[in-house]
Amino acid sequence: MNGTGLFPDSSRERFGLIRDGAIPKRPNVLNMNQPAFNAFDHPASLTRSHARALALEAGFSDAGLVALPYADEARDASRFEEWVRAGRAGTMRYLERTTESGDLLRSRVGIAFPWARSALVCFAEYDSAPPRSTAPAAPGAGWIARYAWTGSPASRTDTTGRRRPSDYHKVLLKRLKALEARLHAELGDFDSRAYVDTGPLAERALAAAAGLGWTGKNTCLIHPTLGSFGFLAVLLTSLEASAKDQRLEAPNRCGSCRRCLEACPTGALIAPYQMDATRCIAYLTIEHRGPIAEEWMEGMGRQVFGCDICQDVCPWNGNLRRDLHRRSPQNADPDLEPRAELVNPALEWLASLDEPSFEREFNGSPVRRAGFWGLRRNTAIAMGNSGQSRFAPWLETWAEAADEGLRAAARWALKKLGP
Ligand code: B12
Ligand code: SF4
Ligand code: SF4
Repeated sequence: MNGTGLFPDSSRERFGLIRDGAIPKRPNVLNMNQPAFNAFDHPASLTRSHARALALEAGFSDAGLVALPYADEARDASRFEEWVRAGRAGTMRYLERTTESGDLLRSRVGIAFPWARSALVCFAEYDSAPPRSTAPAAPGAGWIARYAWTGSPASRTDTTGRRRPSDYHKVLLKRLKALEARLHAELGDFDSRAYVDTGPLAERALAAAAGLGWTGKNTCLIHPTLGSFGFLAVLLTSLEASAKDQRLEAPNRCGSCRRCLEACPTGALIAPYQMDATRCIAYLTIEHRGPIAEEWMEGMGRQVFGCDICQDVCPWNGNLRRDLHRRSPQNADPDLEPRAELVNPALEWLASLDEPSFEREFNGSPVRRAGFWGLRRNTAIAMGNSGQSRFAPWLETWAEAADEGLRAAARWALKKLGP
């Protein structure tokens, strides 16, 4: 299901199904870089307050609007270019795609979408009650990133009473499409594109430009009252943003704090605001295929899918936010409720999943992106880091596995557990 059917051309781009160098075509309708009509013939414009009101109605927690191109676009484009050219993207080749003239597709919105005049950037909070990944947990518990805990509303559980998986890409794209349809109904014909994560856009840069928050030293977009546990969703339109929405910026409130840099176990935050993704546990556990280099295995700790450490230590997700805004984390979103079994999951449970049960548990969940062998490889590393010799029998079997990534992880884990 992932990567082909759900999000026609956007996820094919993310999943590498569009050849490098080619600007994706808009299916059945238009070429993305050729507007359906001339935006300048179009008197309609969008105001931030109106767009925000519609976004809240569609189920988002907040939204901002920015006119395109935005004031700091050249600065952000050069940051993105430097990042890619320094090899920070690792094997995430979709980030390196260029046009025929050699421009990085994601560095500026106008490259892939020259018709776009405004970006409506929506924020959907997914924070939920503790635990945090940094809190003590039962021996032998793994960690799945909070964003991937998501499941269906309590009213739609399966026959065992468990929530079925839900995936923010699908849930939020549906909301964004509803918002898009509403704007079309109100404002008539204009060109637009809706993306959640998978389009050729630097969403965090756009969110900061739209005034939704600031880029933290951990590189996440931090909303001043909602924190950083929020997804971004972007609606590009050919509508002009009203003049008063031309320049908006939330002040950076990281100050002298360095908690995220100090807490990152693999040193992926190589400097404030700078991430080397090839060292990031989220990259290693989700995006990276095959064997993981031994130098990162110990630092991966108990994370089996993604990593929340640099957000869990951030005061804007914790006490500071509570004190300043009297607002605790809450599961406000019924379509993105945590599935209890994914919170501090038992490594035995993960190890016991065979391929059909992996599909049952994770079809429709973000976790599926790691793949069966990827999740098992990550589980083996977490077992090695657990100090629990009861995991040795699993690891001995996996140490002979045909899958190279699993085999290498299991052999390292056995050595780590010792005799
Ligand atoms: C590739 C990718 C990753 C990679 C690389 C992450 C990275 N930091 O670059 C990996 C796999 C590691 C990853 C991890 C995660 N990701 Co991710 N990821 C993406 C994706 C697809 C592209 C990001 C990208 O272009 N990176 C390249 C860098 C250069 O771009 P950037 O991060 O926007 O960088 C900006 C800053 O570095 C800043 N900058 C650079 N230098 C300087 C200097 C100063 C002084 C300042 C102020 C800023 C600054 O400018 C850059 C451009 O604006 C986006 C979706 C999208 N289409 O944008 C989601 C996205 C960024 N990811 C998201 C999430 C939720 C995660 C995880 C939390 C998941 C998890 N729990 O495991 C982690 C967070 C790790 C972290 N600390 O960032 C969310 C972030 C939401 C938010 N509130 O910020 C996004 C937006 C997806 C979504 N639609 O919600 N991700
Ligand atoms: S997500 Fe984890 S590994 Fe990646 S930068 Fe944050 S703390 Fe480091
Ligand atoms: S932990 Fe501190 S430095 Fe890091 S993003 Fe949060 S406030 Fe900024």
